[in-house]
Amino acid sequence: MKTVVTYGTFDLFHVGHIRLLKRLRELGDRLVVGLSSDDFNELKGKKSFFSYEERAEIVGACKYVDEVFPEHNWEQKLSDVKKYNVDIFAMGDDWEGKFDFLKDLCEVVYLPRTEDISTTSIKSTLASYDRQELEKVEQSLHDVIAVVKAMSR
Ligand code: C2G
Repeated sequence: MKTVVTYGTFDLFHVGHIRLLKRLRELGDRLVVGLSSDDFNELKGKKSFFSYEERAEIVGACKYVDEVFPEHNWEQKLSDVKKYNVDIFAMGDDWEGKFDFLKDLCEVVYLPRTEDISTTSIKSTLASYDRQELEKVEQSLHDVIAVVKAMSR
């Protein structure tokens, strides 16, 4: 049983996230995701649109993901690799080289990011919409949550 682990905020879940998770799942037999807590996001200088609980529900409902656990700090990766019996640590290549210290414990892999999409770019595009259009988009986001909730029941 080959276990792959990755970490991230996964806010405003988009094709960049799903394409990464799909590729990560194909590296092994099980994929576990360390999902950044709201407090850790603050430490990373990020404010997510969805709460940890909502992001965990969405990422957890993804068919490529076997388990989601909270990422509270930078240091926990060392113990997580042991705790989840990890064979491969993998991230998008915007993190290239940043986690090579884990190479003593497991394989470390960086995969190419999906071009031309990011949570940040989604937010800035939305910020350019006028209030009325934004309300329409917000309603459809909540409709998506309702569908994901129904699917994950
Ligand atoms: N990603 C991607 N393609 C994109 C956007 C993101 O492949 N277009 C990948 C990132 O490289 C990362 C993962 O999706 O591996 C999650 O991205 P974020 O939610 O932005 O996570 P990040 O803030 O980079 O947190 O301890 C590590 C951190 O928690 C990583």
